[in-house]
Amino acid sequence: MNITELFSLKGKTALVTGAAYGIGFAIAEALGSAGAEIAFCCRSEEHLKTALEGYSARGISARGSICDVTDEKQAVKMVNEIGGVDILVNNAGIIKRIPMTEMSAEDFREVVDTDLTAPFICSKAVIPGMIKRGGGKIINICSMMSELGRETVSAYASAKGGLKMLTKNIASEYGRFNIQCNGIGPGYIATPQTAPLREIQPDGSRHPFDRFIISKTPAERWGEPNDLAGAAVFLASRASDFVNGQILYVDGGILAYIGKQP
Ligand code: NAP
Ligand code: GCO
Repeated sequence: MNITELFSLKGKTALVTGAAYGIGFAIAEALGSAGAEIAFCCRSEEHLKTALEGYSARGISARGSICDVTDEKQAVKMVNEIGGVDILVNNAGIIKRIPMTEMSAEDFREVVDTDLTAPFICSKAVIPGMIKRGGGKIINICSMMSELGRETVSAYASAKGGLKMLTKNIASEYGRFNIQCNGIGPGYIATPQTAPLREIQPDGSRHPFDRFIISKTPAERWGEPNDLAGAAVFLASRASDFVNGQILYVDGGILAYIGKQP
């Protein structure tokens, strides 16, 4: 058995949603480095342009399009234009940090639409083609909030908990077609989404949440987007062909740890 070949993505096309920057960009770069042709989307023309420059600077073959993945028509059009999608990474996501009793139903729905309904829409769009071609890989980007709650993230936790179960259901429903659907549950990763939690305070000290996360993480650091590269390549490759419906937590040990004693 050639282990390097087992992890190779040569000849595969991977669609990574929301891969203009942050975790999606790092995952697309990793899949591209393993040999996949990359297709990605985001909503902003400006982000699209910067991302295309970023991929090209790294020698990654990537094509990008503007697509709001909450819109089924746009998502189906994008998938049709790409042609065969062998690997789908449902990465696009948003968070709104608002105490639940102050949150509007509209805000709640927007988060659920992006973080849960969009992965359903995109998976639904690629599965028939995967079945025709004899298989495929779907990777859903879950969260610590697929397992844990905290103040202000009721919508996000509901969506990411739901995404964990959508993952298991896709695996259950389409596993017989050689489709593997797994999740990656990143810990706290330094990206624009978490920038407000790491803002330096007016007195020059670290944000209290930043200190809290370091104390909750056995690795004693925030994750970097590239920390997710290995898990993504594994779950996108033949190396994971008998792994289905699992969530691989890449969290520096957070979920294993009760926390530092005061
Ligand atoms: P980020 O820095 O905010 O990046 C989000 C990306 O998604 C951007 O490329 C954004 O581009 C795109 N996007 C947002 N809504 C979209 C939509 N409706 N349609 C298409 N593209 C959309 O977020 P991140 O931190 O990299 O997070 C990526 C994923 O990992 C999310 O699902 C997030 O919930 C999850 N996650 C993050 C962390 C963390 O600590 N950072 C931890 C666990 C899980 P445009 O603005 O141009 O659309
Ligand atoms: C928050 C964070 C988290 C992370 C991530 C953890 O406000 O607690 O934004 O939800 O982004 O999903 O895994």
